[in-house]
This record gives sequence, structure tokens and C-alpha cells, in this order.
Amino acid sequence: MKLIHLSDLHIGKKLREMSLAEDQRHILGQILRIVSQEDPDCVIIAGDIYDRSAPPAEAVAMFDDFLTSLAELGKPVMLISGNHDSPERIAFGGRIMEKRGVYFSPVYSGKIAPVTLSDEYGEVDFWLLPFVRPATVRPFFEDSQINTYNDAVSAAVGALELDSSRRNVIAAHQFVTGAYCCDSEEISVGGTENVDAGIFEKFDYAALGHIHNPQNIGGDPRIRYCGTPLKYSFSEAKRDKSVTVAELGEKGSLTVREVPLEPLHEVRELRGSFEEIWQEPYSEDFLHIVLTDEEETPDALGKLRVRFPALLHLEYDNRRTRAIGAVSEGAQTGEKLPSELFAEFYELRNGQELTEEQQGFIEELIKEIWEEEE
Ligand SMILES: [Mn+2]
Repeated sequence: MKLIHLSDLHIGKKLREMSLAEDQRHILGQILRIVSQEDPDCVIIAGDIYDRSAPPAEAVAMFDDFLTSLAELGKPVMLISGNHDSPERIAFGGRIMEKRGVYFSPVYSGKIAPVTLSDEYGEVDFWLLPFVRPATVRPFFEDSQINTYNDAVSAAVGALELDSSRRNVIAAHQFVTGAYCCDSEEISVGGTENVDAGIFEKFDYAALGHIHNPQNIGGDPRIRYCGTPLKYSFSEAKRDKSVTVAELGEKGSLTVREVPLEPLHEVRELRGSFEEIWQEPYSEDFLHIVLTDEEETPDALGKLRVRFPALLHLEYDNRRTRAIGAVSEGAQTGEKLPSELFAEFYELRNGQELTEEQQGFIEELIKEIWEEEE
């Protein structure tokens, strides 16, 4: 049983206000060519189809084209909703589309019926678990305590009527403990979303979505994130994207490999002096540039955009910005008064201390602002 594992398409997403529509259409076209070359038994999309729960019309049209082309290849397609998707909108029309071999996770109802496909080794049961939160699952398990994400996913998986003598594949969109994250996932602060990898141990393959770096959890290829098809943050600049191809042989046998994806535009970081960066070849890649000059070039962003039209983020790494960084560290720990932080900032920017008069004015102003807020 050969399956193509995708997730986190985030159709409609922007990179720092820059539309990625053209790049997404390009990558979806490439995925279609990979699917037709690989000729899998099915395609799984493990959540975050769209970037928003109410996606813009253009995103819906793009996904409609993609899904229609996939269905035309004659391969079953299985999809679940992710934390960015609306489960109801994703489930829309699902019961009709099943007849064409397109299986959407229904809104979670406490029970999940498997989709069963077969190959020369027998049948494989596919379990489509939409993204769940404790509150999604709690109403269906009144006898159990469901407080955490781990409780919720354990309960939902525990309720599946698995036959462990058969091969079982689950599609899920959760944060498994130990996964290596990047900047584009929007995971809630505090790490309360994570679930134990052990929950997925009874499956022959867990096709996971939610984390944007491709990876096996704990080195186990049975529990795998395929990652996003495109780089959705500068933190992903150095990690190439791919499509995961998983092949299940007889029960207990699994091979996993990556088929690389080639984006229309790369996401890159460049670092150096203004002069050095200026010498770089013209590029339409999505760029984050770090300038290292001590002397700052007026309107560097505007000037560099002539050579790099998709320059999305420009910053300096020099004595001044490093000093400001030191101030904001103090601010984070809350060790200093706001007026002290301002005085330090002023000194760093201007190379001289605040006068007594200025100091008085700042203190007055801060007091006013604080009182207004209360
Ligand atoms: Mn995602």
C-alpha cells in the first residue's frame, strides 16, 4: 500500500503580507506531477488545508482545482481538518464526495468509521481524526476526565475500533511531544497542546500534520510529519521541503522516503554589508537581509528592493541594534523601571544622557500613560 502523505498546505497564506498564490499554485502543480509519477494507492492530506477557517475565495478556488485534478487521477484522497481549518467547512459535501473516492473527516462525533482500502497483502484501515481540542472530545466521554490535549487525543484514539491484526493508518493533526518546530505553526504558548507519541504506537503509520518541519518522531518512521510543501517562515530557510511517500508491505513492514519539492521562489537569508549585498545577483526570491554595517544606509530597504523586489524583511546587526537587544532583555525580565529603560535607550541612540528636564518630562509622561490605562 503506497501512500502519499501531505499536510499543512495553508492555501491562502501570505509571507509577511506577500501573496504566495503563484507559489502555491506552482507547488500544487508539482505535487500533482509527483502523484501521477509515483502512482500511489491513496493521497492523505493531514490538515491545515487552508490558512484560515474562513478562507478567501481565491484559496477555495485553488484548492477546488487541486482536489479535482487529484480525483481525476483516480486515487482515493483522504483529508482531515487542521487547527487552521473550520471542521464544518472542511466536512461540507463529504458524504457526496465519498462516492468519488474523496474522504473528508466529518466533524468529530465521538466515533470514527475507517476507510478501508486493499492491496495484495489484504486490507488497510485508515482512520481520519480531525484536529481535536479537549473541549471537542469531552462531550463524548462523560465518564473520563478530559483536561489536556493528551487526554483528548488518547480518548479519541482509544475509542477507535482497531483490529490490530490488520494494518492501520491514522491521519491526525496534533503536536506530538519532541517534534522540532519552526516559526510558522502558531502553536499556543506554554506547550499545553502536546500529546505523547505513545498514543500512535499501535498504528502501522501515523500520517501527521501540524508541525511544519518534515521529521520522524523519536527516529520512528511510523510516526511522521511530512511538513509543509513551501517554506512559510524565514526559520525554514535552510530546510528543503518534500512530499512523503510511505509504503506499507505486509503487516510490520514500512518504508518511507521524501520526494523533494522545488519552489518557484526560494526563501533565503542574506547577511553582509550593504556593499556586499549589492553585489549579489538580482533575485526575486523571498529575502530576509541582515546588514552588518555600523554606518546605516538611508532608505536601504528602498534601494535594495531595486535588486531584490521580494525583500520582505531588513534589519541591522551592529553595535546599535545589539545594544538595543540588551535593553529589551532587561525589559523582558521586568527588572528595570520603564523610565530607566527609556533613559538607557536614549543614551544608546544619542550617545548622551537625558538631561534632568528631559528625565522629569519622561517620568511625567509615563505616569500619565500608566494612569490612563488603568
Ligand atoms: Mn499548519
